[in-house]
Amino acid sequence: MTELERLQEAKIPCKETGIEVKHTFCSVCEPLFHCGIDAYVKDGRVVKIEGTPDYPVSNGNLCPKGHANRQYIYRADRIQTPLRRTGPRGSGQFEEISWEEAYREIAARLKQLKAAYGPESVLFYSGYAKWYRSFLQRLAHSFGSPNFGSESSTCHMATVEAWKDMVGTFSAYDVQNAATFMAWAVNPYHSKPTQLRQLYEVKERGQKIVVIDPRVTPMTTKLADLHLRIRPGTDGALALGMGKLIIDNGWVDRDYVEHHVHGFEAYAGYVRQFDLKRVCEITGLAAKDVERATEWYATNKPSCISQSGAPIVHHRNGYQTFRAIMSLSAITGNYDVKGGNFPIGETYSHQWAGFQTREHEFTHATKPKDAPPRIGDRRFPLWEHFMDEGQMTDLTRQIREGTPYPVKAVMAFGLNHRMFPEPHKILEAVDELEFVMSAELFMTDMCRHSDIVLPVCTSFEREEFKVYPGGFATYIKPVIAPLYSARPDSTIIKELADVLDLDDPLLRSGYENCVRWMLSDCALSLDDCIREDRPVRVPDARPYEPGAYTARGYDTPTGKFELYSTSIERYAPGLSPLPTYTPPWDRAEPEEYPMVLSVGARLPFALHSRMHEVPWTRSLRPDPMADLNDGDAAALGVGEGDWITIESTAGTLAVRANPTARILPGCLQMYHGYREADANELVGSVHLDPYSGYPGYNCVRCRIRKGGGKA
Ligand SMILES: Nc1nc2c(c(=O)[nH]1)N[C@H]1C(S)=C(S)[C@@H](COP(=O)(O)OP(=O)(O)OC[C@H]3O[C@@H](n4cnc5c(=O)[nH]c(N)nc54)[C@H](O)[C@@H]3O)O[C@H]1N2
Ligand SMILES: Nc1nc2c(c(=O)[nH]1)N[C@H]1C(S)=C(S)[C@@H](COP(=O)(O)OP(=O)(O)OC[C@H]3O[C@@H](n4cnc5c(=O)[nH]c(N)nc54)[C@H](O)[C@@H]3O)O[C@H]1N2
Ligand SMILES: [Mo]
Repeated sequence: MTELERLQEAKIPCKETGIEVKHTFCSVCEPLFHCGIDAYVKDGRVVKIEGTPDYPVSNGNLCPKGHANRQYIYRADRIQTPLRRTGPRGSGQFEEISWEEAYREIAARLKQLKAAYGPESVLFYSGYAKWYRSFLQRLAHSFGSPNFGSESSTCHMATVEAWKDMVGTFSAYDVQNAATFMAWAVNPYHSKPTQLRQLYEVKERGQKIVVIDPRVTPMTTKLADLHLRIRPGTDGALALGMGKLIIDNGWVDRDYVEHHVHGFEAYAGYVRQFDLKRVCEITGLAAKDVERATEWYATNKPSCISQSGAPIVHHRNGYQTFRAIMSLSAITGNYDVKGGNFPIGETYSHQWAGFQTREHEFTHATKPKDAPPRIGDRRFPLWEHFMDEGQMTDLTRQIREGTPYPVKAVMAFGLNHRMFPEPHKILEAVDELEFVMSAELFMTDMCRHSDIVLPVCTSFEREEFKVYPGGFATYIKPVIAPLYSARPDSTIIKELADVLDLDDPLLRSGYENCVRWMLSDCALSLDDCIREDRPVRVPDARPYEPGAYTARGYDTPTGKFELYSTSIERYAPGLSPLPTYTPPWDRAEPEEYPMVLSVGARLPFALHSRMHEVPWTRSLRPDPMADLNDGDAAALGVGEGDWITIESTAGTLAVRANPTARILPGCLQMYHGYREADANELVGSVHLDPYSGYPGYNCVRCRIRKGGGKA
């Protein structure tokens, strides 16, 4: 008997108790994790959960959010039946209706809007959940609309865009084999706990770890050999200064640059402006630290740089900063090598698969020809060129202005308006629409502003095909029946295709059949996967092969790593082809706002809006709080739990203070997504990164005063 089988055996609780142990995964978090869960089920109810031993990525562990899954799936505000709005938008007045009635109404409204304004007037949107996205996008396409959009409009995709711009494909980092790891704006203790075991292993083997973060975090205290405590949003200047040091010290990989880099001379000319003194003035760093970090990165090779989906690109200068940072991998020859940053091509549902599926073909096979530009395309031409979906940060404007054409309806699968800057503007714009549908787990404010609300299932109540890095795939089955009358998103999408009479037999053949179609060229047998009930190794999954992509030539117009972007030159002429540095804030903002607020560094027990209403996780920090430097707090006469009022040009928010030495003087930090203290109301929605369309969540000019909250 293997160790695993013994564990499983020990877990089959006595037949007399009537408890069964079933396998699923946690879908609270992003697809990279989805830790394996053993669910103890009695009388159709989950009574206990544990991490599944030996599971890919999670290895039997669960984080605080994972452990709170029972409270998450049984949250009191789960939507129970389809609902139709009876009062004004936002009133929360609904009547219960049947699924058939809901579908009839949705189909009638969508057909009517399609006839009156064209199919493009309907947007199909997905929140953080990613597993059904290719299906929802295909539904949009088969309906005739180019408008699919998602939370990726502010998460991770700007880094995909930048990598495509530079090397033609998304890239990751090989921390396992690196001698130096530049942990640039990451704190896996809070955002990616599954990565920690590996980091402790490489640290023990002597890897040098440089952490670049304005805050003191567990990452900076437990793993960093060197912590560069940089001012928020000035990372571009640091990266360009490092580029200059690398060139001046003769650490450039001449051979790689000569054969595989486009625009080195122009880059070298530009970085001359970033001498050490200027870099230190901009970033607030000490010269010796910048020198040391650069020397390690450039000489203690191979070196890799972390790939963060949020903090770097959550700045108005974020896209260029990201390019400036990753340019370092080109000039030092740390790209497409073992232990460096490396290309990944094959994904399924936003996860590195290591094997090819037909997902992309599935999503785009029914794409309407000659469709008008997607939402955001005109405003963000570089996004338009590189990305497969619209840029939703332009949605409010397009609804309001009706240009280049009107948007009249949103079919929202988990749209949380609080992810966007100035969220109230989203709801105001949504109220102008002719039709709004929300498919959701919980009764959110967005649901209250919808005409029809549909209840969806958690991962415990449905099926899903999923891949994990390392070449694993699994197909989970429901461990309990859907709660109330909830249905899986995938079923709703299929049924919408039916009631809309779409000419798409494949989509209408259902989820499992579509997955089979997407896997039809793979050696993986879906039946094995279904039978196994645990992740299986995909026979044709291939590990990364260092240097193969370089030998073939990159999928960029020049075939090289483009430090000078020929795509920007061609498709976004007003923007800079070199990774130039501009300050993160809008210079027009008045000097009366001397402080800098960052909104959104992860809390270990929160996930966007999802865990704030879950009792266990909420109890770990009962009140929304803003972290501020303890010296600044003392100067204001503010102690822990006292109220402070934060004002920016966008809004004002009263919140409790959490004074701490972990925050730089002059800086504040708050988490987002709270109903009663929505920090995104302080983040301006007008000034976006012109390359990606991303908002400047991490650098909001503000001022603070004592008091202002409820007693
Ligand atoms: N200030 C600030 N704002 C941010 C960020 C930040 O760092 N700072 N981060 C940005 C980033 S990186 C991200 S990813 C976004 C996240 O933003 P969102 O995607 O809005 O995140 P959530 O609130 O987790 O999820 C949206 C909704 O989906 C629902 N939901 C969950 N599972 C399912 C499902 O299976 N089906 C359906 N139909 N609905 C489901 C949830 O109940 C929730 O209401 O926020 C962005 N906004
Ligand atoms: N617990 C938990 N885990 C999560 C999430 C969650 O909400 N909760 N969200 C998931 C999602 S959607 C995402 S996209 C990822 C994001 O996860 P990460 O990419 O790891 O991002 P964060 O944890 O927001 O930020 C990491 C660090 O960047 C620092 N930082 C902020 N601004 C700057 C800056 O301008 N420069 C530098 N150098 N550093 C800066 C912050 O202080 C923080 O310590 O996390 C995922 N994991
Ligand atoms: Mo994200």
